[in-house]
Amino acid sequence: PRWLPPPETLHLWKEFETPEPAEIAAIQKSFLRHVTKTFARTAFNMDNFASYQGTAYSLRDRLIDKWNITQQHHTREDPKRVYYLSLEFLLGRSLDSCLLSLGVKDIYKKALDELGFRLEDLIGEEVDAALGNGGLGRLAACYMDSLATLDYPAWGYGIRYNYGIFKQLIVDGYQTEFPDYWLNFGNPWEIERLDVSYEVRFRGYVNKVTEEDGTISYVWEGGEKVVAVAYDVPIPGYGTMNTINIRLWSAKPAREFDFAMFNDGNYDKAVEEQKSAENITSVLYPNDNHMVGKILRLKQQYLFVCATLQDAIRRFKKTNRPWSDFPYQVSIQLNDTHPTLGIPELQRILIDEEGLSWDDAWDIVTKTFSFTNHTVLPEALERWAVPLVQDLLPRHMMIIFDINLFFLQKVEKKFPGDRDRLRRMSIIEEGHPQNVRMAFLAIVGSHTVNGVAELHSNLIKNVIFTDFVEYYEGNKFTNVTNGITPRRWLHQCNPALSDFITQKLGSDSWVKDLEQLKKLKEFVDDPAVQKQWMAIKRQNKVRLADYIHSITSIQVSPDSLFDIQVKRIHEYKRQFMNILGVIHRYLRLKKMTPEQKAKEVPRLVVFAGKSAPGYFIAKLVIKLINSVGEVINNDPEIGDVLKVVFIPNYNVSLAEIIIPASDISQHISTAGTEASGTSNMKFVLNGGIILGTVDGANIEIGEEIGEDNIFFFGVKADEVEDIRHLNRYRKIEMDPDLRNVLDAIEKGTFGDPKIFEPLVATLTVGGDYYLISKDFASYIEAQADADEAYKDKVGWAKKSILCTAGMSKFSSDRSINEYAEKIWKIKPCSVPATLP
Ligand code: GPQ
Repeated sequence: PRWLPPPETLHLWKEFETPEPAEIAAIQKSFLRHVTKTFARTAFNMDNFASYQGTAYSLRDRLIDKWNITQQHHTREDPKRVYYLSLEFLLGRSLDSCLLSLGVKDIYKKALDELGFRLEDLIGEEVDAALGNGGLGRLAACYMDSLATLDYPAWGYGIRYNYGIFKQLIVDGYQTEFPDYWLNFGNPWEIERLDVSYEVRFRGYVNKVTEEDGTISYVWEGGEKVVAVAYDVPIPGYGTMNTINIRLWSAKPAREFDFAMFNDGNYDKAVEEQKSAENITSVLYPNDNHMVGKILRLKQQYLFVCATLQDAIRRFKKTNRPWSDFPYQVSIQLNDTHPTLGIPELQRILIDEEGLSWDDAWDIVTKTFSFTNHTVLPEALERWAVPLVQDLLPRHMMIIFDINLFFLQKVEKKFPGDRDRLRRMSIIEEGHPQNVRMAFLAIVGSHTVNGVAELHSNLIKNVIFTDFVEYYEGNKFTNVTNGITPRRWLHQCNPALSDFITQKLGSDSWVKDLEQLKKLKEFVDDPAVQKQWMAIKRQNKVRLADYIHSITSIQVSPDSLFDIQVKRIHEYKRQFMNILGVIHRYLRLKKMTPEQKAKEVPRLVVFAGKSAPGYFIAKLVIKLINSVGEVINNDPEIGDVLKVVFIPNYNVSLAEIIIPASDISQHISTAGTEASGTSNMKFVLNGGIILGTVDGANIEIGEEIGEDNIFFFGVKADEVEDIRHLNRYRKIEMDPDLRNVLDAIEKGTFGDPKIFEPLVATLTVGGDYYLISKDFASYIEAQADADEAYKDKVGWAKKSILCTAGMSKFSSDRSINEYAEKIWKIKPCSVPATLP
């Protein structure tokens, strides 16, 4: 029976369930209580970190109040919920965003000031929560912010890795990796829920049971068990009561203990085996857009979906509804194929444990799941070896075979006798070994499949999943263009511009309604606005210049054009082309007289980004950037006319400093390779101008802000295949300017040329798969256009204003509303300020 409080004690609870007033005295009291009691500090034993902890804990109390009120309201209303399943959440820091969402930043600042602490210093004490690699993980974080802000009843589910994405150090120009043991000093933003845990089985065997009436059922038994324990991260909506939850799973040993082994005197070994359970959620795999078939990763994926589904089903069962209601109460979004095992897992639960028929179960499954694809790169599409899946998840492998069988039977019916079509569409890829094509499993098991920008959604329809589009007659496939949260990516990271926009628009309501930015267009010709706009940009450039100096000791001028490319290092993103372009500029400058040089627009080229630790060519690109920087930055004939900086350890916090400081940012992927890109949106929202290819969301950004405000170059996506084909069969036409650049590298201008041979070879013997040679001339031309445009200060200011003004579409609020209406069929569920 449920425990109920004695009525005469209810008033005691009430006081603690009501959020504390946001008053200076109350804030100071709660801060001091945590500092002295939670962290056992005294007035004479304090530092900024302890002060950060006290502040964070006092905010955490507020979050928990709002979270509890939200959950109780949702339990009462029981709306349809969305579960956003993602192996990655790249949240970054929480203190500042939390203060802003709760609307208490100013008052906390005052309260802390009086106690002798500077809020800015405390914000800098927090370590990033970096449980993601790049765009995909950061997108999940932006979507959580919008789901909360728009009052949706949503849950994020993920893994609580003990090690987030590695820390990058540059040693002798090379990337080196250090483990990110981010929980070392505790994590104020999570709530450990030892009471919320589920068992997860691996391996074992499948028992076939024939009932008396002849029906056959299967029981998965034996093997090993571990437990997944919940850690909750509350996500407050901006200016609303709604506070949603990201539930992260951590693996622990099961309570069962191998007594046989223990009695055999193998105590050490028994403990050792228990400890191995914890390894499962230990480390985030550091690959972006690339699959590595490690068994531990497969274990992560299964533990994740297994615990998540048990949690969602437990919540569903509390309402005593029939199973047929499940898809009307629950929507599950798969963030890429990483959580696709959820599909056979739900099917298994329904048929093996709940006793539903295959068809009834499959109907529920396919009405529940939807799937977002984030890439067309073949090396990123997940394929798991059948023997591996069979060994780790024997029952799931059987179910996947059955899903495939029934699916192919239907395909055969629709396209009789088309053997090649069956081979192409099979979830099981033939070969030695066979492989499970996870994207196909995700498509077949979902009601909706979406890409992340218009071009990308068209490419998945017309290139990689064509057969499925034909089979489903186009009905499953749609587009939801990505978005970013304007809270973190303008209001928080660029307070000066945010305040100025609020002043000009007469209200700060644009923070929750980005459509209003359009009104900035009215001010584009106002010289005072132009002046102030560019003054703010300059302030942000000074802030970045100071940071660069503090980290690299390189002195850069805030009066130069800041040209920035920050993102994961990947061949398809073509940082290589950027640095080749820099060398081209350097060679050009070297031929100039001092008078000619003085007429050039001084330029700072900034790079940042991590390479996957095993990605040899990407790591060489980092080395080349640093070697080129070393030469150019120390060339007395060059001075401020050109500087090249690689900022180490790119992460969310660093992005918040870098992005507001750009004049130009580069998004120069080979057309058709970058699914969307999201940093492009962040730069433009902050008044930076894109120099980029006709790829991903660049295209839609161009449509919104106008083609005069973006520097496009390069071949189009539909030209790429033919050019690659030619590259394979005849000698590549090497651009003459590019030839000069390569000659300089090969002559040893930037150090031992032997080092860079494998990198340079990708342009020639490698077939130039990413078309650098093809695009180089138009790239250099676009750069020259940017230089020219920058000389016109007023013209540039106008472009910059029109950039910000045109970005309404790219709010993640717009994306989330589209998902909610088109795919999840969920409605906002506004939480009242207090409990009834
Ligand atoms: N993306 Cl498949 C990642 O960040 N990691 C991945 O493993 C895959 C995709 C990115 C993609 O490259 C970007 O173009 C998108 O903007 C981003 O996902 C979010 O959709």
